Amino acid sequence: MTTHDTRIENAYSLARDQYLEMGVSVDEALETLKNIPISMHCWQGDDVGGFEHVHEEIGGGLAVTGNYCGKASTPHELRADLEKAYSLIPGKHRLNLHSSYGEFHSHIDRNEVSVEQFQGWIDWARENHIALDFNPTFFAHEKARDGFTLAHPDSGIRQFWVDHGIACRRIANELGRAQGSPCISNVWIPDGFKDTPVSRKSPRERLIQSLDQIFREDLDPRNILDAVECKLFGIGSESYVVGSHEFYFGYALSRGKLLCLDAGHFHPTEVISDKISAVLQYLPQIVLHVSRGVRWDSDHVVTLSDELQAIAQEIVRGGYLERVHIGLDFFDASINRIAAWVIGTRNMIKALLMALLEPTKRLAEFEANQDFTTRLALLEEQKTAPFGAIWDYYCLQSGVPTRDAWLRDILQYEKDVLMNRSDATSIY
Ligand code: RNT
Ligand code: ZN
Repeated sequence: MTTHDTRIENAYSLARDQYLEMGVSVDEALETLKNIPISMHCWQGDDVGGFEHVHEEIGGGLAVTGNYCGKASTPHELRADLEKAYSLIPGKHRLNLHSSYGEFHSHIDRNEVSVEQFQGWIDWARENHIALDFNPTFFAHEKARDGFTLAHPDSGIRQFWVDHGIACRRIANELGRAQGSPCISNVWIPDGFKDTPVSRKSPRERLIQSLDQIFREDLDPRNILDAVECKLFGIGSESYVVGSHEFYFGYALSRGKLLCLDAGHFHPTEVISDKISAVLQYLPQIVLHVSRGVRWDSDHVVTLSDELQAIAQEIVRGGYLERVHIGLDFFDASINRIAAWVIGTRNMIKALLMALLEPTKRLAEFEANQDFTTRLALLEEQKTAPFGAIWDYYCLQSGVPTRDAWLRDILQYEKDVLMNRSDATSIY
Protein backbone atom coordinates (compact mmCIF):
# COMPACT_ATOMS: atom_id res chain seq x y z
CA MET A 1 0.00 0.00 0.00
CA THR A 2 1.43 3.40 -0.97
CA THR A 3 1.40 6.44 1.33
CA HIS A 4 -1.16 7.96 -0.97
CA ASP A 5 -3.47 4.98 -0.44
CA THR A 6 -2.90 5.04 3.32
CA ARG A 7 -3.86 8.71 3.43
CA ILE A 8 -7.02 7.93 1.52
CA GLU A 9 -7.89 5.16 3.96
CA ASN A 10 -7.23 7.39 6.97
CA ALA A 11 -9.32 10.21 5.59
CA TYR A 12 -12.03 7.69 4.79
CA SER A 13 -12.13 6.32 8.29
CA LEU A 14 -12.55 9.82 9.81
CA ALA A 15 -15.19 10.70 7.23
CA ARG A 16 -17.07 7.46 7.84
CA ASP A 17 -17.31 8.32 11.55
CA GLN A 18 -18.58 11.78 10.75
CA TYR A 19 -21.33 10.33 8.55
CA LEU A 20 -22.16 7.83 11.26
CA GLU A 21 -22.67 10.74 13.68
CA MET A 22 -25.19 12.12 11.18
CA GLY A 23 -26.94 8.74 11.19
CA VAL A 24 -25.66 7.68 7.75
CA SER A 25 -24.13 4.27 7.09
CA VAL A 26 -21.35 4.71 4.56
CA ASP A 27 -21.03 0.94 4.13
CA GLU A 28 -24.64 0.68 3.07
CA ALA A 29 -24.28 3.63 0.71
CA LEU A 30 -21.26 2.09 -1.02
CA GLU A 31 -22.92 -1.30 -1.25
CA THR A 32 -25.91 0.29 -3.00
CA LEU A 33 -23.75 2.45 -5.25
CA LYS A 34 -21.77 -0.56 -6.49
CA ASN A 35 -24.94 -1.97 -7.98
CA ILE A 36 -26.21 1.08 -9.86
CA PRO A 37 -25.42 0.72 -13.56
CA ILE A 38 -25.03 3.82 -15.69
CA SER A 39 -25.69 3.32 -19.39
CA MET A 40 -22.80 5.08 -21.08
CA HIS A 41 -23.61 6.25 -24.60
CA CYS A 42 -21.36 5.04 -27.41
CA TRP A 43 -21.83 8.23 -29.42
CA GLN A 44 -19.57 10.43 -27.28
CA GLY A 45 -16.68 8.39 -28.72
CA ASP A 46 -17.02 9.50 -32.33
CA ASP A 47 -19.30 12.56 -32.44
CA VAL A 48 -22.44 10.52 -33.21
CA GLY A 49 -20.75 9.23 -36.38
CA GLY A 50 -21.43 5.49 -36.47
CA PHE A 51 -20.07 2.98 -38.96
CA GLU A 52 -22.40 3.13 -41.92
CA HIS A 53 -19.85 4.90 -44.15
CA VAL A 54 -22.51 6.83 -46.04
CA HIS A 55 -21.20 10.37 -45.48
CA GLU A 56 -24.56 11.75 -44.56
CA GLU A 57 -24.90 14.93 -42.48
CA ILE A 58 -25.85 14.06 -38.92
CA GLY A 59 -29.00 16.22 -39.24
CA GLY A 60 -32.00 15.86 -37.00
CA GLY A 61 -31.03 19.06 -35.22
CA LEU A 62 -28.05 17.35 -33.60
CA ALA A 63 -24.84 19.36 -33.63
CA VAL A 64 -21.38 18.30 -32.54
CA THR A 65 -18.71 20.97 -32.39
CA GLY A 66 -14.94 20.59 -32.06
CA ASN A 67 -12.27 18.59 -33.84
CA TYR A 68 -10.09 17.13 -31.11
CA CYS A 69 -7.64 14.61 -32.47
CA GLY A 70 -7.94 10.85 -32.38
CA LYS A 71 -11.62 10.23 -33.00
CA ALA A 72 -12.50 6.53 -33.18
CA SER A 73 -13.43 5.61 -36.73
CA THR A 74 -13.79 1.83 -36.53
CA PRO A 75 -15.62 -0.47 -34.10
CA HIS A 76 -12.22 -1.74 -32.99
CA GLU A 77 -11.05 1.78 -32.09
CA LEU A 78 -14.31 2.69 -30.40
CA ARG A 79 -14.19 -0.46 -28.28
CA ALA A 80 -10.60 0.20 -27.28
CA ASP A 81 -11.58 3.74 -26.23
CA LEU A 82 -14.60 2.44 -24.33
CA GLU A 83 -12.46 -0.10 -22.49
CA LYS A 84 -10.09 2.69 -21.51
CA ALA A 85 -13.02 4.77 -20.23
CA TYR A 86 -14.60 1.91 -18.26
CA SER A 87 -11.23 1.12 -16.67
CA LEU A 88 -11.24 4.60 -15.11
CA ILE A 89 -14.81 4.57 -13.83
CA PRO A 90 -15.73 2.77 -10.60
CA GLY A 91 -18.52 0.18 -10.74
CA LYS A 92 -20.06 -2.00 -13.43
CA HIS A 93 -21.83 -0.13 -16.19
CA ARG A 94 -23.74 -0.56 -19.43
CA LEU A 95 -23.24 0.61 -22.99
CA ASN A 96 -25.91 2.40 -24.98
CA LEU A 97 -25.56 1.64 -28.70
CA HIS A 98 -27.18 3.28 -31.69
CA SER A 99 -28.14 1.14 -34.65
CA SER A 100 -25.75 3.17 -36.84
CA TYR A 101 -22.90 1.57 -34.86
CA GLY A 102 -23.40 -1.89 -36.33
CA GLU A 103 -20.65 -3.52 -38.36
CA PHE A 104 -21.69 -3.06 -41.95
CA HIS A 105 -19.52 -4.97 -44.39
CA SER A 106 -21.78 -4.16 -47.30
CA HIS A 107 -24.49 -1.54 -47.66
CA ILE A 108 -27.37 -2.49 -45.44
CA ASP A 109 -30.06 0.12 -45.25
CA ARG A 110 -31.78 1.02 -41.99
CA ASN A 111 -34.90 -0.98 -42.76
CA GLU A 112 -32.80 -4.13 -43.15
CA VAL A 113 -30.56 -4.03 -40.08
CA SER A 114 -30.40 -7.23 -38.10
CA VAL A 115 -28.61 -8.73 -35.14
CA GLU A 116 -25.90 -10.04 -37.49
CA GLN A 117 -24.35 -6.58 -37.64
CA PHE A 118 -24.20 -6.52 -33.86
CA GLN A 119 -22.58 -9.89 -33.23
CA GLY A 120 -19.25 -8.14 -32.72
CA TRP A 121 -20.80 -5.96 -30.01
CA ILE A 122 -22.49 -8.96 -28.40
CA ASP A 123 -19.18 -10.84 -28.22
CA TRP A 124 -17.32 -7.80 -26.94
CA ALA A 125 -20.02 -7.10 -24.35
CA ARG A 126 -19.91 -10.68 -23.12
CA GLU A 127 -16.12 -10.65 -22.79
CA ASN A 128 -16.21 -7.37 -20.92
CA HIS A 129 -19.29 -8.19 -18.82
CA ILE A 130 -21.11 -5.16 -20.11
CA ALA A 131 -24.85 -5.15 -20.80
CA LEU A 132 -26.10 -3.29 -23.86
CA ASP A 133 -28.94 -0.85 -24.48
CA PHE A 134 -30.07 0.12 -27.95
CA ASN A 135 -31.53 2.91 -30.11
CA PRO A 136 -32.92 2.91 -33.62
CA THR A 137 -31.25 5.74 -35.59
CA PHE A 138 -33.82 8.10 -37.14
CA PHE A 139 -31.33 10.69 -38.39
CA ALA A 140 -28.19 10.97 -40.57
CA HIS A 141 -30.01 9.37 -43.50
CA GLU A 142 -31.24 10.58 -46.88
CA LYS A 143 -34.79 9.67 -45.93
CA ALA A 144 -34.58 11.94 -42.88
CA ARG A 145 -33.12 14.95 -44.70
CA ASP A 146 -36.34 16.96 -44.60
CA GLY A 147 -36.57 16.44 -40.86
CA PHE A 148 -39.44 13.96 -40.87
CA THR A 149 -39.39 10.20 -40.26
CA LEU A 150 -42.18 8.35 -38.42
CA ALA A 151 -44.54 11.31 -38.83
CA HIS A 152 -43.65 11.92 -42.48
CA PRO A 153 -46.62 12.82 -44.73
CA ASP A 154 -45.36 10.31 -47.34
CA SER A 155 -46.56 6.85 -46.40
CA GLY A 156 -43.62 5.16 -48.16
CA ILE A 157 -41.05 7.07 -46.11
CA ARG A 158 -43.07 6.49 -42.97
CA GLN A 159 -43.10 2.77 -43.70
CA PHE A 160 -39.34 2.75 -44.24
CA TRP A 161 -38.84 4.17 -40.76
CA VAL A 162 -41.46 1.89 -39.24
CA ASP A 163 -39.52 -1.03 -40.68
CA HIS A 164 -36.35 0.36 -39.14
CA GLY A 165 -38.12 0.57 -35.79
CA ILE A 166 -39.33 -3.02 -36.08
CA ALA A 167 -35.89 -4.28 -37.12
CA CYS A 168 -34.27 -2.47 -34.19
CA ARG A 169 -36.66 -3.92 -31.65
CA ARG A 170 -35.71 -7.38 -32.85
CA ILE A 171 -32.04 -6.54 -32.45
CA ALA A 172 -32.63 -5.15 -28.94
CA ASN A 173 -34.59 -8.28 -28.10
CA GLU A 174 -31.63 -10.44 -29.16
CA LEU A 175 -29.17 -8.29 -27.20
CA GLY A 176 -31.35 -8.64 -24.11
CA ARG A 177 -31.64 -12.38 -24.56
CA ALA A 178 -27.89 -12.79 -25.04
CA GLN A 179 -27.02 -10.78 -21.93
CA GLY A 180 -29.79 -12.00 -19.64
CA SER A 181 -30.79 -8.44 -18.76
CA PRO A 182 -33.44 -6.38 -20.53
CA CYS A 183 -32.08 -4.14 -23.25
CA ILE A 184 -33.62 -0.66 -23.12
CA SER A 185 -34.68 0.20 -26.64
CA ASN A 186 -35.21 3.95 -26.91
CA VAL A 187 -37.02 5.72 -29.74
CA TRP A 188 -36.12 9.32 -30.44
CA ILE A 189 -37.13 10.95 -33.72
CA PRO A 190 -36.30 14.46 -34.93
CA ASP A 191 -39.65 15.22 -36.56
CA GLY A 192 -40.74 18.82 -36.30
CA PHE A 193 -41.21 22.15 -38.06
CA LYS A 194 -38.89 25.14 -38.25
CA ASP A 195 -41.83 27.47 -38.61
CA THR A 196 -45.34 27.66 -37.26
CA PRO A 197 -47.38 24.70 -38.44
CA VAL A 198 -50.93 24.84 -39.63
CA SER A 199 -51.72 21.37 -38.46
CA ARG A 200 -50.10 20.35 -35.22
CA LYS A 201 -52.54 17.50 -35.11
CA SER A 202 -51.85 15.50 -38.29
CA PRO A 203 -48.17 14.67 -37.68
CA ARG A 204 -49.05 13.53 -34.16
CA GLU A 205 -51.80 11.28 -35.48
CA ARG A 206 -49.35 9.79 -37.94
CA LEU A 207 -46.73 9.32 -35.24
CA ILE A 208 -49.14 7.34 -33.05
CA GLN A 209 -49.94 5.06 -35.97
CA SER A 210 -46.27 4.53 -36.79
CA LEU A 211 -45.35 3.82 -33.19
CA ASP A 212 -48.23 1.38 -32.79
CA GLN A 213 -46.97 -0.48 -35.85
CA ILE A 214 -43.43 -0.59 -34.51
CA PHE A 215 -44.58 -1.94 -31.16
CA ARG A 216 -47.10 -4.40 -32.57
CA GLU A 217 -44.87 -7.41 -32.10
CA ASP A 218 -45.10 -8.74 -28.54
CA LEU A 219 -41.61 -9.16 -27.16
CA ASP A 220 -40.56 -10.47 -23.77
CA PRO A 221 -39.92 -7.65 -21.26
CA ARG A 222 -37.18 -9.82 -19.80
CA ASN A 223 -35.31 -9.13 -23.06
CA ILE A 224 -36.47 -5.70 -24.11
CA LEU A 225 -37.98 -2.60 -22.51
CA ASP A 226 -39.28 0.00 -24.98
CA ALA A 227 -38.86 3.69 -24.24
CA VAL A 228 -39.92 6.87 -26.05
CA GLU A 229 -38.00 10.16 -25.74
CA CYS A 230 -39.72 13.52 -25.87
CA LYS A 231 -38.27 16.88 -26.88
CA LEU A 232 -39.33 20.49 -26.82
CA PHE A 233 -37.45 21.84 -29.84
CA GLY A 234 -34.33 21.32 -31.92
CA ILE A 235 -32.26 23.18 -34.49
CA GLY A 236 -34.58 23.30 -37.47
CA SER A 237 -37.61 22.30 -35.43
CA GLU A 238 -37.87 25.45 -33.31
CA SER A 239 -41.60 25.97 -33.68
CA TYR A 240 -42.96 22.50 -33.26
CA VAL A 241 -41.80 19.02 -32.32
CA VAL A 242 -44.20 16.17 -33.00
CA GLY A 243 -43.00 14.03 -30.08
CA SER A 244 -43.44 16.57 -27.31
CA HIS A 245 -43.55 15.77 -23.60
CA GLU A 246 -47.34 15.60 -23.37
CA PHE A 247 -47.44 13.46 -26.50
CA TYR A 248 -45.02 10.83 -25.28
CA PHE A 249 -46.17 10.88 -21.66
CA GLY A 250 -49.63 9.99 -22.92
CA TYR A 251 -48.23 7.45 -25.33
CA ALA A 252 -46.10 5.75 -22.67
CA LEU A 253 -48.97 5.72 -20.22
CA SER A 254 -51.55 4.33 -22.63
CA ARG A 255 -49.21 1.78 -24.26
CA GLY A 256 -47.24 0.60 -21.23
CA LYS A 257 -43.93 2.04 -22.46
CA LEU A 258 -41.11 3.70 -20.58
CA LEU A 259 -40.72 7.46 -20.91
CA CYS A 260 -37.25 8.83 -21.53
CA LEU A 261 -36.54 12.22 -19.98
CA ASP A 262 -33.53 13.98 -21.48
CA ALA A 263 -32.20 16.80 -19.29
CA GLY A 264 -31.74 19.04 -22.34
CA HIS A 265 -35.19 18.57 -23.82
CA PHE A 266 -37.23 21.13 -21.93
CA HIS A 267 -37.36 24.87 -21.47
CA PRO A 268 -33.97 26.04 -20.20
CA THR A 269 -35.30 26.76 -16.71
CA GLU A 270 -37.30 23.55 -16.54
CA VAL A 271 -35.59 20.62 -14.80
CA ILE A 272 -36.10 16.88 -15.10
CA SER A 273 -35.32 16.37 -11.40
CA ASP A 274 -38.81 17.71 -10.67
CA LYS A 275 -40.42 15.45 -13.24
CA ILE A 276 -39.16 12.11 -11.92
CA SER A 277 -41.54 11.79 -8.97
CA ALA A 278 -44.38 13.25 -11.06
CA VAL A 279 -44.26 10.79 -13.94
CA LEU A 280 -43.45 7.86 -11.64
CA GLN A 281 -46.86 8.34 -10.02
CA TYR A 282 -48.22 6.82 -13.21
CA LEU A 283 -45.44 5.01 -15.03
CA PRO A 284 -43.77 1.93 -13.57
CA GLN A 285 -40.34 2.75 -15.03
CA ILE A 286 -38.55 5.56 -16.81
CA VAL A 287 -35.25 6.19 -18.59
CA LEU A 288 -33.05 9.24 -18.11
CA HIS A 289 -30.74 10.83 -20.64
CA VAL A 290 -28.58 12.81 -18.28
CA SER A 291 -27.10 15.69 -20.21
CA ARG A 292 -26.20 19.35 -19.70
CA GLY A 293 -27.75 22.01 -21.83
CA VAL A 294 -25.97 25.34 -21.92
CA ARG A 295 -28.61 27.86 -22.98
CA TRP A 296 -30.13 25.21 -25.25
CA ASP A 297 -29.98 21.43 -25.73
CA SER A 298 -26.24 21.66 -26.34
CA ASP A 299 -25.33 18.27 -24.85
CA HIS A 300 -22.32 19.50 -22.87
CA VAL A 301 -20.42 17.02 -20.71
CA VAL A 302 -22.26 16.41 -17.45
CA THR A 303 -20.73 18.32 -14.54
CA LEU A 304 -21.46 17.97 -10.85
CA SER A 305 -24.07 20.70 -11.04
CA ASP A 306 -26.95 21.43 -8.68
CA GLU A 307 -29.31 19.82 -11.19
CA LEU A 308 -27.22 16.66 -11.45
CA GLN A 309 -27.28 16.40 -7.66
CA ALA A 310 -31.01 17.05 -7.64
CA ILE A 311 -31.58 14.26 -10.19
CA ALA A 312 -29.60 11.82 -8.06
CA GLN A 313 -31.39 12.95 -4.88
CA GLU A 314 -34.77 12.42 -6.47
CA ILE A 315 -33.87 8.89 -7.55
CA VAL A 316 -32.44 7.96 -4.17
CA ARG A 317 -34.92 9.77 -1.92
CA GLY A 318 -37.86 8.38 -3.83
CA GLY A 319 -36.54 4.83 -3.55
CA TYR A 320 -36.61 4.73 -7.35
CA LEU A 321 -33.32 2.99 -8.06
CA GLU A 322 -35.10 -0.03 -9.53
CA ARG A 323 -37.50 2.06 -11.61
CA VAL A 324 -35.19 4.63 -13.13
CA HIS A 325 -32.72 3.53 -15.79
CA ILE A 326 -29.91 6.05 -15.83
CA GLY A 327 -28.32 6.79 -19.19
CA LEU A 328 -26.08 9.59 -20.37
CA ASP A 329 -26.41 11.73 -23.47
CA PHE A 330 -23.75 14.30 -24.29
CA PHE A 331 -21.18 14.74 -27.02
CA ASP A 332 -18.25 17.10 -26.99
CA ALA A 333 -15.65 16.92 -29.74
CA SER A 334 -13.62 19.87 -28.47
CA ILE A 335 -11.88 17.89 -25.71
CA ASN A 336 -10.42 14.40 -25.40
CA ARG A 337 -13.49 12.25 -26.03
CA ILE A 338 -12.53 9.52 -23.59
CA ALA A 339 -11.95 12.11 -20.88
CA ALA A 340 -15.44 13.46 -21.66
CA TRP A 341 -16.94 10.01 -20.97
CA VAL A 342 -14.93 9.61 -17.79
CA ILE A 343 -15.72 13.07 -16.44
CA GLY A 344 -19.45 12.81 -17.15
CA THR A 345 -19.86 9.26 -15.89
CA ARG A 346 -17.77 9.77 -12.76
CA ASN A 347 -19.88 12.85 -12.04
CA MET A 348 -23.11 10.89 -12.35
CA ILE A 349 -21.74 8.33 -9.88
CA LYS A 350 -20.49 11.06 -7.53
CA ALA A 351 -23.94 12.65 -7.52
CA LEU A 352 -25.52 9.31 -6.65
CA LEU A 353 -23.01 8.77 -3.85
CA MET A 354 -23.73 12.22 -2.44
CA ALA A 355 -27.43 11.43 -2.49
CA LEU A 356 -26.84 8.07 -0.79
CA LEU A 357 -24.84 9.83 1.94
CA GLU A 358 -27.69 12.16 2.82
CA PRO A 359 -29.50 11.71 6.16
CA THR A 360 -32.75 11.69 4.21
CA LYS A 361 -34.96 10.26 6.93
CA ARG A 362 -33.94 12.93 9.40
CA LEU A 363 -34.37 15.72 6.88
CA ALA A 364 -37.78 14.43 5.88
CA GLU A 365 -38.89 14.40 9.50
CA PHE A 366 -38.09 18.08 9.91
CA GLU A 367 -40.00 18.76 6.74
CA ALA A 368 -42.99 16.73 7.93
CA ASN A 369 -42.96 18.76 11.14
CA GLN A 370 -42.81 21.94 9.11
CA ASP A 371 -39.51 22.90 10.66
CA PHE A 372 -38.15 24.50 7.52
CA THR A 373 -35.38 26.34 9.37
CA THR A 374 -33.74 23.08 10.38
CA ARG A 375 -34.36 21.59 6.95
CA LEU A 376 -32.50 24.44 5.28
CA ALA A 377 -29.75 24.54 7.89
CA LEU A 378 -29.02 20.82 7.62
CA LEU A 379 -29.23 20.73 3.84
CA GLU A 380 -26.63 23.48 3.72
CA GLU A 381 -24.36 21.89 6.35
CA GLN A 382 -24.58 18.67 4.37
CA LYS A 383 -22.80 20.36 1.48
CA THR A 384 -19.51 20.54 3.40
CA ALA A 385 -19.63 16.98 4.74
CA PRO A 386 -16.45 15.03 3.82
CA PHE A 387 -17.91 13.45 0.70
CA GLY A 388 -14.60 13.59 -1.19
CA ALA A 389 -12.92 11.21 1.26
CA ILE A 390 -15.63 8.59 0.68
CA TRP A 391 -15.46 9.04 -3.08
CA ASP A 392 -11.65 8.61 -3.10
CA TYR A 393 -12.00 5.45 -1.03
CA TYR A 394 -14.69 4.09 -3.35
CA CYS A 395 -12.39 4.60 -6.34
CA LEU A 396 -9.51 2.95 -4.50
CA GLN A 397 -11.66 -0.02 -3.51
CA SER A 398 -12.98 -0.35 -7.05
CA GLY A 399 -9.48 -0.50 -8.46
CA VAL A 400 -9.71 2.69 -10.50
CA PRO A 401 -7.48 5.78 -10.23
CA THR A 402 -8.29 8.19 -7.43
CA ARG A 403 -8.81 11.93 -7.81
CA ASP A 404 -7.35 13.24 -11.08
CA ALA A 405 -4.90 10.35 -11.54
CA TRP A 406 -7.14 8.95 -14.29
CA LEU A 407 -6.19 11.89 -16.50
CA ARG A 408 -2.55 10.78 -16.67
CA ASP A 409 -3.75 7.48 -18.06
CA ILE A 410 -5.80 9.19 -20.72
CA LEU A 411 -3.04 11.55 -21.74
CA GLN A 412 -0.69 8.60 -22.11
CA TYR A 413 -3.31 6.83 -24.23
CA GLU A 414 -3.73 9.96 -26.30
CA LYS A 415 -0.01 9.97 -26.99
CA ASP A 416 0.29 6.23 -27.64
CA VAL A 417 -2.96 5.54 -29.46
CA LEU A 418 -5.05 8.56 -30.43
CA MET A 419 -2.17 10.48 -31.98
CA ASN A 420 -1.55 7.61 -34.37
CA ARG A 421 -5.05 7.69 -35.79
CA SER A 422 -5.74 8.98 -39.27
CA ASP A 423 -7.14 12.37 -38.25
CA ALA A 424 -4.35 13.18 -35.80
CA THR A 425 -2.01 14.89 -38.24
CA SER A 426 -4.64 17.21 -39.64
CA ILE A 427 -4.69 19.39 -36.55
CA TYR A 428 -1.06 19.28 -35.48
C1 RNT B 1 -31.62 14.05 -29.42
C2 RNT B 1 -31.82 13.04 -28.36
C3 RNT B 1 -31.25 11.68 -28.63
C4 RNT B 1 -29.87 11.74 -29.23
C5 RNT B 1 -29.22 10.38 -29.38
C6 RNT B 1 -27.99 10.44 -30.22
O1 RNT B 1 -31.96 15.32 -29.04
O2 RNT B 1 -31.37 13.51 -27.14
O3 RNT B 1 -31.28 10.93 -27.47
O4 RNT B 1 -29.02 12.56 -28.51
O5 RNT B 1 -30.13 9.48 -29.83
ZN1 ZN C 1 -31.36 12.11 -25.51
